[in-house]
Amino acid sequence: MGDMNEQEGQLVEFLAEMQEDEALELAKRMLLEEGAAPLRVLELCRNAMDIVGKRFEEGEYFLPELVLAGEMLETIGAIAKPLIKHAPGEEPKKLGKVLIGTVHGDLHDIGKNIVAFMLDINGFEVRDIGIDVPVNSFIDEINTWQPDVVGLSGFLTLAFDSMKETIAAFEQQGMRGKFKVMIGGGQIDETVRAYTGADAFGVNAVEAVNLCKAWMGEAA
Ligand code: B12
Repeated sequence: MGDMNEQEGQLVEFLAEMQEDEALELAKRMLLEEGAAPLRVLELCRNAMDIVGKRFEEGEYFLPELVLAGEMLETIGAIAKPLIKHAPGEEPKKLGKVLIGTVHGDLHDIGKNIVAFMLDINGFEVRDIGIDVPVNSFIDEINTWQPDVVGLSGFLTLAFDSMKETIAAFEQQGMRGKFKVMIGGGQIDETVRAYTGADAFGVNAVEAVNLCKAWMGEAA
């Protein structure tokens, strides 16, 4: 989980223990008063989500805890994101178009939203078409918007099949060669990439940005 100072450990604990008020108060203080790095705070949230996920798997937590965890993450994300956007440095030129969505059957979008946001602030034009996206919606958007990269997100194991199906449909439509496909979310690795037929996978938003930059011929 990496090195954490006492305050950072406290935030992870509040989040993992479902102490909503304490967690939000501490996150606000760190971000708005103490100038903590927003990306660091989001990383701490991710660490806490790993603990929550494990407790859910082990039967200690149930759906209400997952929902609350998701809500806490969204609240903190909403505070952290504008702080990233207002970091010093000029607006970069638009590097390329990225279409992103969560594949059908899967409703998880917090990770996808972070990816979309990071691509945006790194100079990509991003079109986010939401969650539980049917194959045909991807195809329609690709036809009308002509993206350079298509990002498929999914946190459930069953999303791997949806990704495979979506990419196979791109093939059938004869459009597969016109853009790059990256996948991410959940436990994605090279085996899953090969299974789905994607060009690449990324385990976090920084990797997503680096993939897109490399594809657009920009140094990462
Ligand atoms: C919050 C949460 C929810 C919330 C989602 C809220 C929302 N708006 O997204 C709610 C309560 C709705 C939910 C529901 C369910 N969930 Co849930 N959920 C989680 C939890 C706790 C956190 C997920 C999260 O948002 N993490 C935070 C983000 C920031 O994570 P991240 O991985 O760091 O994100 C990065 C990467 O994924 C990557 N990335 C993401 N997308 C993309 C795309 C591309 C192209 C690239 C390159 C990179 C990339 O970049 C992100 C940013 O750096 C996880 C546990 C866990 N450890 O992940 C379970 C988890 C994903 N859920 C799980 C389950 C089982 C469910 C339910 C089936 C529960 C149920 N019985 O109903 C339902 C499914 C609903 C559905 N059909 O989708 C399981 C999945 C198991 C599996 N292998 O299939 C998990 C792993 C929990 C567990 N350990 O059992 N869940």
